[in-house]
Amino acid sequence: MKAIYSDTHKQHGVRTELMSGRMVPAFETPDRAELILARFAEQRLGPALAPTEQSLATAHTIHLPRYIEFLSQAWADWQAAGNDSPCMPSVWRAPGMADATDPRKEPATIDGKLGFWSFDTSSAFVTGTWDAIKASYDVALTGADLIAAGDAVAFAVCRPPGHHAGSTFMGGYCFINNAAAAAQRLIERGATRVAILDVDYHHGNGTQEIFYNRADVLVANIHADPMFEYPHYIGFADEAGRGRGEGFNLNLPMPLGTSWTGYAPALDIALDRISHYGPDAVVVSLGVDTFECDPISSFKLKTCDFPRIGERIASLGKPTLFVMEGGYAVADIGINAVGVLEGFEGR
Ligand code: Q9C
Ligand code: ZN
Repeated sequence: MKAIYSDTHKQHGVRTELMSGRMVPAFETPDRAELILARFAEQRLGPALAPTEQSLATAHTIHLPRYIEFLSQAWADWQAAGNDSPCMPSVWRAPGMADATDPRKEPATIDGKLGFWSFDTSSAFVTGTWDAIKASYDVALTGADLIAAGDAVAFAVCRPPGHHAGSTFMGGYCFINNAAAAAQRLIERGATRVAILDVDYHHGNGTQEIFYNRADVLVANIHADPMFEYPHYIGFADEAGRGRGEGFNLNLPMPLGTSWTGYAPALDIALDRISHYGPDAVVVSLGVDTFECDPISSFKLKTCDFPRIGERIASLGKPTLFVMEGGYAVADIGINAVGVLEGFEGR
């Protein structure tokens, strides 16, 4: 299989993030993608290609264009306001205040804009962040194009990740929703139905929101129960889709501390649903923060479990694009992420 990778991701990276009232060393670091790419090469899974430069048209289909415009301008606006620290929000609307459904109320100041277009402090900008966001999007769409052109499988080494980003918001280290963009691109290239399987530890709230009223993209999520885990307010089992999308969203919230014995049956339920849907292609939001040593997560998957995930996904027999999401146990991130791919390839 081919990997798609751009070193532009290195231009994005904050040193610290806000957690439990403290600035702590950031978890979403540039070495993550470097270690994954190195392991992919070491295991000789295939070549690593540079992405093709993409237009923003697909991003404008799944996100509000004004939101993408905000992402591209945020750092410049932040600097123009006299800041040189990482750019992040510190104020948000509460219910009853203006939201993105009324874009005429978008604040004129960067502090106001940051809260208008986000749900937490985790997606912070530095100088090169927009370039990295755009490169990550290019990586995902180049991967989708490979699948559309007939490759059976591809691996988009996306960084920053995407699955927490929704139509009008950033958060959770995410800015553009790369997996959603890839699914949208597959439809633009002729797919009738696409399934997104999100195996990141955290619920892919952005992906769910983007496709919630659509029947052409089935979204299946296996994640820590939001009653006890981020993103807290979405990802419950009763969220099944709305309108035409009714029945095309599947949430499988799992208890904290879930290990393979609990995880495998949930994975089978998700794969069964996908199989019955009969998609033309599958996009996997591949997070490996389900690992037992992950510093911000609670699941107990072992390194030997990741190839099992890949093997089961391969049993669908569908063209499959893996899109990198989370995973913060950096010492093991390469072996775990690439382990899924090796399992898929039957190695
Ligand atoms: N107390 C991904 O795995 N944590 N994102 C915020 C605030 C954010 C994880 C903690 C975790 C985001 C792609
Ligand atoms: Zn995650």
